[in-house]
Amino acid sequence: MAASTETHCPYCALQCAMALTPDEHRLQVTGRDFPTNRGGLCRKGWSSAELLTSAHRLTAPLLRGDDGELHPVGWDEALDAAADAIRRTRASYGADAVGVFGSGGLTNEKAYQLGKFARVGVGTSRIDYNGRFCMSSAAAASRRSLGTDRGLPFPVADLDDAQTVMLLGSNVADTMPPFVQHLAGARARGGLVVVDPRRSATAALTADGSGLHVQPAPGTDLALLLGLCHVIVNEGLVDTGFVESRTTGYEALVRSLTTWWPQRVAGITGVPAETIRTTAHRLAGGGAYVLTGRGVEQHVNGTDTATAAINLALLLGLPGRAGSGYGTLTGQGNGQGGREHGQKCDQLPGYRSITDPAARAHVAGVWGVPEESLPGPGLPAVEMLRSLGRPDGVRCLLVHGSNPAVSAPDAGAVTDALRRLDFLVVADFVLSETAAEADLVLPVPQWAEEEGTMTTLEGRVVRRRRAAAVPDGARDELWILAELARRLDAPTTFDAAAERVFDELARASAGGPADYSGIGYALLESGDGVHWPCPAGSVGTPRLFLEDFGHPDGRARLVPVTPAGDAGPGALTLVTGRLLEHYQSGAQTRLVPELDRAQPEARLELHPATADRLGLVDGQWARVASGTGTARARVLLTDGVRPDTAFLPFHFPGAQRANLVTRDATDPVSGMPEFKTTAVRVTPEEEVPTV
Ligand SMILES: Nc1nc2c(c(=O)[nH]1)N[C@H]1C(S)=C(S)[C@@H](COP(=O)(O)OP(=O)(O)OC[C@H]3O[C@@H](n4cnc5c(=O)[nH]c(N)nc54)[C@H](O)[C@@H]3O)O[C@H]1N2
Ligand SMILES: Nc1nc2c(c(=O)[nH]1)N[C@H]1C(S)=C(S)[C@@H](COP(=O)(O)OP(=O)(O)OC[C@H]3O[C@@H](n4cnc5c(=O)[nH]c(N)nc54)[C@H](O)[C@@H]3O)O[C@H]1N2
Ligand code: SF4
Ligand SMILES: [Mo]
Repeated sequence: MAASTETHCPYCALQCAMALTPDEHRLQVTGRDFPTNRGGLCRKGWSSAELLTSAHRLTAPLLRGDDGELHPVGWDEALDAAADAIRRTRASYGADAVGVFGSGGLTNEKAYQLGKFARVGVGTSRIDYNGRFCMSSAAAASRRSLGTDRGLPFPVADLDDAQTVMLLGSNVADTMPPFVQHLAGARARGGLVVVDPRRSATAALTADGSGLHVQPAPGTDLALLLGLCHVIVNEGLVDTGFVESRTTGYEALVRSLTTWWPQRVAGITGVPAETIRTTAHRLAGGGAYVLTGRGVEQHVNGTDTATAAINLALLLGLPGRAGSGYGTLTGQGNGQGGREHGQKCDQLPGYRSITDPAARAHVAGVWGVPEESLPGPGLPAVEMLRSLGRPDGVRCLLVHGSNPAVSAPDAGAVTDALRRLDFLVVADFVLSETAAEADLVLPVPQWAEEEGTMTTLEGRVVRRRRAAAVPDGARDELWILAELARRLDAPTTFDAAAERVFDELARASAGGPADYSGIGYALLESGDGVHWPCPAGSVGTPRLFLEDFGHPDGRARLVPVTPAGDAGPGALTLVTGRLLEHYQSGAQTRLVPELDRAQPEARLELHPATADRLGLVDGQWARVASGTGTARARVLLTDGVRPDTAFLPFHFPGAQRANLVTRDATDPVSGMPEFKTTAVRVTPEEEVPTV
């Protein structure tokens, strides 16, 4: 048998380990033993190699001609066209009229190089990425409260021994199926608590004495968490020794909680006061973990809600100790590393601030450019997308690893904005809905055809290895950036070899919060990867905060937070999220026949009583309308969703885009959009929508 290559799944942050073995015309996927997946894979992982040989792959650069159509061109012509557009835009409107949109799906090397390319190759401040849609509120809360943001500050396998695991707005049974094995211990002890307005596949795991499904009205989690904290403070459950020795801000926090008694919280959330008390006591029983997902983070108050979850954990003394903790479940394959190496509009590599003079000097030194030549902070993703084609906005945009025409809030307006651009460049391996709008499409390799590293949801840096040749016509993304930088007469060099880019990244990160300087490909050759921070000479840090939190005084901050108002739920609230079979905008998984057959169209989950009231029956097409726009979806009746709530996945294109309905309001601290709650009207649709 041909030799197999050890790598990791292309999709989510669990980064399940797999081996790829050549078998006639394709690669055979097998699961490998690794701490996050222990050999298991989900349906997306098992079928991941199918896209490598798909007829839908792009095989040549595509340039839009005078006839308005995309035509294949050679690489020189393509790169010249991109460089000309950047140069023209820069000359006419200044460097900030060129924008770069990156991704938490890119390897660390590509994420790093994209940030360097924007700041040095182009000289623009306008770089941000799709992690703004995904991670930014939990990241902002962790930095504010704990001083450092690493999604899980402990290895996933620590959860195996938990007494209690509370999942807030996370549906791991669909979004990270092999993760469920780490919940077996808590379930056996009756300690899985799932907070979700729907009986999701994960909420269903609490049945038969395995735990508790808490079903609040959407968008009321902050009030729920304040109620839990109130009980903890008023019923003697605070770990006072921990609070005194390891935190600051206790008195102010207690004052902020006084009016959040369980009866009042029950009125806001719909969760019975008794359930709030039982849950608080259960969490105080020892061995507890509090974990957040997108369900509580993707809100206009997502940073405050994540902060309240951290307050709850700190009052109980959970973080910074073996056997208990707080964490957020990072989503994209490299959602963790993607936020550490300088794709964020306000950050430089190593998770450093772009406004910190010492950080600027260090990174400029590694790049060999004067510190004053580095731009300052740019615009967070939603603001940048809003600025496209506007005066003083971005007029030429490069997109690497995202499909915002489907996945951004108010996607209808985003599609219009993409059309206002002078020039749109999209690097992808398929013609995504965003690529279809481009002036130039650059075909890149897929995961199994490239070298690099990814950082898992537990801050573990692992190797992605090439198992197949780069197909004819595609070019490595690091090479593309190097070639563009050369054509733009960049004042420094851009390496195209992944390992050398990693070594440079490691030097750029030295001394920063996400320090990779002790990591190299040789160290990652065997074993299960290395957790950052890993300064030169160290062996990495599986568990953070055991002695100190990330703030200069070593203490965690208890930060008082309260909801803007206690307005109850509206008549019908739409929440959006994921199905097991599809990944994100669906650009990849809709092209895998097995996954497409399983979930071919958008289904709107509605409670039978709600459907009855609205005159809708199962299987019928419906219009889902908000102040932003209207989407079409087929009704799916289920008593698992609250009667005041409807659920729609966001994986589908065209008229079925959930994001035609979501608005572009953002969290004031993190800039993360409100994806989860939208007031909607649902009415029957007479026509079957075309995609
Ligand atoms: N199959 C699949 N897996 C994926 C992905 C994918 O697209 N498909 N994407 C990956 C990525 S990038 C991410 S970020 C993760 C996301 O992983 P999750 O956070 O698990 O995914 P979501 O489905 O967005 O949201 C989780 C749950 O939040 C609930 N929810 C919605 N609104 C609220 C609310 O107001 N309060 C509460 N408490 N819950 C609410 C929804 O009903 C849903 O069940 O998944 C990763 N894994
Ligand atoms: N309504 C609603 N909207 C949401 C969410 C929600 O819960 N509800 N969740 C949000 C979240 S958490 C996220 S993370 C975003 C994600 O949404 P997107 O940013 O759109 O992510 P993907 O659909 O994964 O798009 C990735 C694109 O890049 C391509 N690609 C993959 N790997 C590479 C690579 O290495 N290089 C290049 N150049 N291209 C590559 C893929 O083919 C695909 O076309 O969606 C957000 N949108
Ligand atoms: S859980 Fe995530 S990493 Fe694992 S196989 Fe599925 S998509 Fe891939
Ligand atoms: Mo995400």
